[in-house]
Amino acid sequence: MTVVNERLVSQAILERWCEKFTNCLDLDVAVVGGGPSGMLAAWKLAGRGYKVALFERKLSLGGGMWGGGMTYNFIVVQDAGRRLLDELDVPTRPYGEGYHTADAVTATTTLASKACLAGTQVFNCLSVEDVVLREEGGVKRVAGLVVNSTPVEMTGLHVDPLVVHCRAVIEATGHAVEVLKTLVRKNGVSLNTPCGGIAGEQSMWADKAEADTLENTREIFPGIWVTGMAANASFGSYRMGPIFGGMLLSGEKVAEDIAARLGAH
Ligand code: 48F
Repeated sequence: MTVVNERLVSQAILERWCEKFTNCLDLDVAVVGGGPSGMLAAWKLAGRGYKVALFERKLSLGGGMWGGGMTYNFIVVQDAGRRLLDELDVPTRPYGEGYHTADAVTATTTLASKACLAGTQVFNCLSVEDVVLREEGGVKRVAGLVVNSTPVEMTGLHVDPLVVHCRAVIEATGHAVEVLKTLVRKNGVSLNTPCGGIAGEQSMWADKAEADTLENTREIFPGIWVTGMAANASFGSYRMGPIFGGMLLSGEKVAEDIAARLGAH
């Protein structure tokens, strides 16, 4: 039997992680946030062969999908959302006319697993604290992400970050819209929204919010696309609670939009 050498275990982890991060210094797509919309987008884009990394502040992927509604761990989708759960092999059960339920933990873990197995490079416990800007022909665009360790962020230690470059950023940080808020606060730039800024999320109106989520999924500033609740919060639409079809469909849409923009790779 091999003698366990703790020094070799450390070396293996360090070498593998540095190799992984180094390979992600130039990405096709950088996803911020591992909730349902970010994971779905990563799964689709990595599955098409794009070089994708996903940065998630917490240790676990899943965002707001683990707990269903108020910790009662089921999610609900409509017919359109069920198509994607079928594609993921997540079992669903019909409920009433046009609704389906799925176990929240099964849905979350399956989506996380599919995104990883499709080739997404996941960096959990890393927080995105800023973006990289570039200017071409007088037009500014987002060209990368500034990332730091979550424990550094939590403790407020003064430690400088690391940077990755990418062709497209997906802002999937949910209700908080963190990356865009930083972009606007620091640079005073105008977004592709009616008010030119982040309009802010409105109260619960699930029917309208679900439709709006798809409509609001788009490139909001050169180089950065919004998806999921970040899309609705940016454009001033409503929240929808634990119905998740719009989140999944928004992830699919942002992946299609970015693939169309980036073209063949
Ligand atoms: O909130 P979240 O699940 O986003 P989503 O994909 O889905 C929203 C639903 O869960 C639900 C809803 C609709 O049914 O209303 O709330 O829009 O996941 C967002 C993820 O982004 C991470 C955060 O920890 C969470 O896992 N996140 C937020 N800010 C950062 C971040 C950051 N600065 N850097 C890295 N990760």
